[in-house]
Formats: sequence, C-alpha cells, structure tokens
Amino acid sequence: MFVSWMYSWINDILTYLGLAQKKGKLVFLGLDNAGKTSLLYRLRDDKMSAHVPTHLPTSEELSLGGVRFLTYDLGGHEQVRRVWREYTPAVDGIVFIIDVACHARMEEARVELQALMTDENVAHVPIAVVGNKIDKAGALSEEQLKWSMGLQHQCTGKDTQPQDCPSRPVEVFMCSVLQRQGYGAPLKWIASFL
Ligand SMILES: Nc1nc2c(ncn2[C@@H]2O[C@H](COP(=O)(O)OP(=O)(O)O)[C@@H](O)[C@H]2O)c(=O)[nH]1
Ligand SMILES: [Mg+2]
Repeated sequence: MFVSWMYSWINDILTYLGLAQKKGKLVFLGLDNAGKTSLLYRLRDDKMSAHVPTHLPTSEELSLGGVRFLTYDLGGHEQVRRVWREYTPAVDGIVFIIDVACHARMEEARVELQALMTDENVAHVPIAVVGNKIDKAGALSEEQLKWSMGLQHQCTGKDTQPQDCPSRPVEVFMCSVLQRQGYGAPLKWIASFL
C-alpha cells in the first residue's frame, strides 16, 4: 500500500518534470544561499527521506526514479570550483542557480558560471541558468540576469528541440522556489536533452 502510493507519487512528479522513463545525473550548482537545497526539498516535497547526506558538507543528493540529483556549493577558490567534478563525473545536465535579489554577489556568480561554461569536461552538457527568489524586492528581471551573466547572445532557446540545437544548450529561467513558481520549466527543458 505504502510502496504503491510512493511509487505513484514519484511517477507523478517525474512525469510533471518530463523525467519519467529518463535516466541521468543532474547537478544543481551555484553559490551558497542561492536556493539549491530548497529546490531539492521541493522536488522531494517533504514527503520522503531519500535525501541523503553525501561525502561533502556542501553537497546533497536525491534519487527519484532513474534520475539522480546532486547539489554542490560553488564559490571561493579554484579547488572548490573543481571539487564537484571529481565526485560527480559524467553529468547529463547542470542547473546553475542564482539568487537574483543578491546584487552584491552577482559578479561572483558570473565568474563561477563563466568558469563552468568554459570547462572542457562538461563542454556538451546542457546548462539551465535559473534566477531564483523573484519574489524578493529588487530581484533582477530575466533580461537583467542575462546581462549580468554575460549571456545576452548565448541562449539557445526555451523550445529548441535537441536535434535542432547546434551548440551546447544554454537557457535562462526565472523562479521562486519559495513560492513554488517556475522551477518546473528548467527541469523540463533539461529533461528534453536526456
Ligand atoms: N525569498 C526567497 N527565499 C528563498 C527562495 N529560495 C530559497 N530561499 C531562501 O534562501 C536561503 C538559502 O537557501 P538554500 O536552499 O539553503 O540555498 P543553498 O545554499 O543554495 O542550498 C534559505 O533561507 C531559503 O529559505 C525563494 O525563492 N525566495
Ligand atoms: Mg545547500
């Protein structure tokens, strides 16, 4: 009874995110305080405890069906920048989360994102850049976030089919994890490339 309820719930959320029948490893990256853990909890929807501690204090993991989600805090020095790759080779998708209400750390986020985008080890991996906390006063708009991140000319489109995407897929999305708003779209977008 419990098992079948659990199974159908997991199936529902994966179907909603376009991830049912998909297999893959997705990483949520971003500076600390961006909202990665909150997003992971939203996916879990506080209903199950598959949310396990990992090898690092700054990392978390959740498995739903055939999909593994891992979070890593970035920021600081080069060593921190590389650490997630050592533990998590062969990722299939990257969700880069930014606190769009935190103007003071926008440049730090941009540096991390640029390092990620020029990292040869993940050169073909789709990146969803997600501006979180749009509910907060002073939050950047999608256009402003693109400018701040240097992505004005890099986005490949929200509706581009995988076969029509000539370069590495990159797209910007806006959300409020707190208000349960907008975080489905970037995950559905990533799912289309799995
Ligand atoms: N206002 C607002 N706060 C958020 C949102 N998402 C996360 N937070 C808050 O931001 C803080 C950091 O979130 P957390 O998930 O721990 O960030 P992490 O360090 O990236 O894992 C917490 O206090 C969250 O409650 C959001 O959409 N809006
Ligand atoms: Mg966290």
